[in-house]
Amino acid sequence: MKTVFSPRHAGHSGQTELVGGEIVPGFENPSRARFIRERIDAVGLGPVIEPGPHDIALAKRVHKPDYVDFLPNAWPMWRVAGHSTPAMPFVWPAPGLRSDVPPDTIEALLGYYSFDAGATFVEGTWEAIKSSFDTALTAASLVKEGERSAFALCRPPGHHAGSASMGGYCYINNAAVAAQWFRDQGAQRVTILDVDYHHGNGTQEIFYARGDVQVINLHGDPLTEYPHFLGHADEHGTGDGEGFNHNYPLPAGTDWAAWNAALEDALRQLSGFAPEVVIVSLGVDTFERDPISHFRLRSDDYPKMGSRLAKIGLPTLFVMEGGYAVEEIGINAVGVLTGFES
Ligand code: Q9C
Ligand code: ZN
Repeated sequence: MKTVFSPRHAGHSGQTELVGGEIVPGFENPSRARFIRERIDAVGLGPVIEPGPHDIALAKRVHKPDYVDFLPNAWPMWRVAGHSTPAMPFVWPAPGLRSDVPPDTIEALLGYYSFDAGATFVEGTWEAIKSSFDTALTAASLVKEGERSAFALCRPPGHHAGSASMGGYCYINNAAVAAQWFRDQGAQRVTILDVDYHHGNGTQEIFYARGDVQVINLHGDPLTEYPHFLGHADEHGTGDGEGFNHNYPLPAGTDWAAWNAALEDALRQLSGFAPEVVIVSLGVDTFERDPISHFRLRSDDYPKMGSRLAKIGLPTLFVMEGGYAVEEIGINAVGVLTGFES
């Protein structure tokens, strides 16, 4: 399997996040991509190529144009406003406040274009976001050109990013951009299967009223797990999208047996939809030792996951999302890919 990977992710470094009222180093850090990259070589997964540049207009097919235009401006505006810390949102237009008037200052704009404080900017953040977007589209092109599968080693991740909102370490929704690109290239139906521990709220929101992109999520129950405010089992889609969204919220402690049972049900939904291409939002924060998650998958479960996904028998694009047990992230993420190829 070919991997697409850009060293330009690395400038997105030294971000902070809020955990229990304390500002701590971000769990989403450059070593994640480095460990995965090293594991690809260690197991000989296949060639690693750099992405080519893609027109940012492709992101505006799934995100609001003003949101996409904001992203490269966030850090420069933050600096002009006199700050030198990472740019972090801290005030939001919750229900009862007005969200129809875009504010002028960067402090307010960060909140206007986010749903939490979990997407912060440093000097190299925009370059990393753009490289991650380019990575997804370059890998999508490989699949479109006939590769059975490809791995987009994206960083930062994307599945929490909605049509006009960042959050949860995500800015541009790389999997959603790729799904739309496959549609624009002529695929009639595309499925996004999101196996990250956290519900892919952004992906769900983007396609919720559409019947051409099926969205399936297996994740920690939002009653207790981030992102809390989407991802319940009764969210089936709306309008033309009715019946094309499927959520599998699972309890803390879920192990491979229970996770795999949910996957089998999910794959029945997928087969019934008969997509032409599958995009896997690949998070490995389902791992038993993930520092911010509560499932119990073990390293030897990931090849089983990959081998089951291969049995679907469709062209498959893997897009990297979360996973924060950095020492094992390479073993686990690449384990899915080697399992797929076995
Ligand atoms: N104490 C992805 O996996 N923080 N994003 C949760 C846990 C946000 C995860 C708080 C987690 C975001 C792509
Ligand atoms: Zn996650």
